[in-house]
Amino acid sequence: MSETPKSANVVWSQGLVTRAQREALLRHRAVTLWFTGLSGSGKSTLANHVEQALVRREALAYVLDGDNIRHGLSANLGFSAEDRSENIRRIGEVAKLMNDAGVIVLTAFISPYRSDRARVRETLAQGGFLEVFVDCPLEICERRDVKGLYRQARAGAIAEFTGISAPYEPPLAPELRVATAEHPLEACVAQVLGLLEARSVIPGAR
Ligand code: ADX
Repeated sequence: MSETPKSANVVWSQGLVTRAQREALLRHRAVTLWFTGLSGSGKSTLANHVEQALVRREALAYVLDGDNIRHGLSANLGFSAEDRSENIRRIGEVAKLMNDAGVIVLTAFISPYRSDRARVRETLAQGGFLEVFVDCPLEICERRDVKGLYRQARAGAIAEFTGISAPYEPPLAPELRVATAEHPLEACVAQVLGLLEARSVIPGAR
């Protein structure tokens, strides 16, 4: 599904190369793996390792990472519910373009609101939107506190911090749940690769 442009004077231009042609060229399907979970749950680590494993298997994969995107594309957005919605909308559109280019996209954003994730699912309906719940208890994310942000949020120095002073709505029916606190990283990576094989995105390992 496409958004309605602000101006009525723009028309969609259809290219001459199809997504199917690009997928045939690359020998895999282009889908979006949407990792969602609390800050510190392991989304970026997992996405980066899956990306590496995919490239080693000669699949073209690319990670869009929350903290990185907020240095560029979403540099003008903060953490209000509205700004997070707009952040996720933009990423959904970028993922759609990249899928059209044939790339397997891995996104690592908290994406705390179900409605925002549901909208991306609709946006990517033509391709695959595979929601991966990176499930790690808040206590563990907080204990790890890799960036020291939970401590600051508890001290009241950061407002609207997910899990502390802003909500996180866990997926109700994700394509995959990965319990990062219960399994070693390699097992979590294998789980995600297993999903991609089961959905015939990539061929099975030889
Ligand atoms: S999202 O809610 O819009 O999906 P996103 O994934 O882009 O969030 O950014 C989250 C990252 O921003 C966190 O990992 C953390 O490093 C940082 N951050 C800074 N302020 C906040 C906040 N108030 N809530 C959550 N994360 C924050």
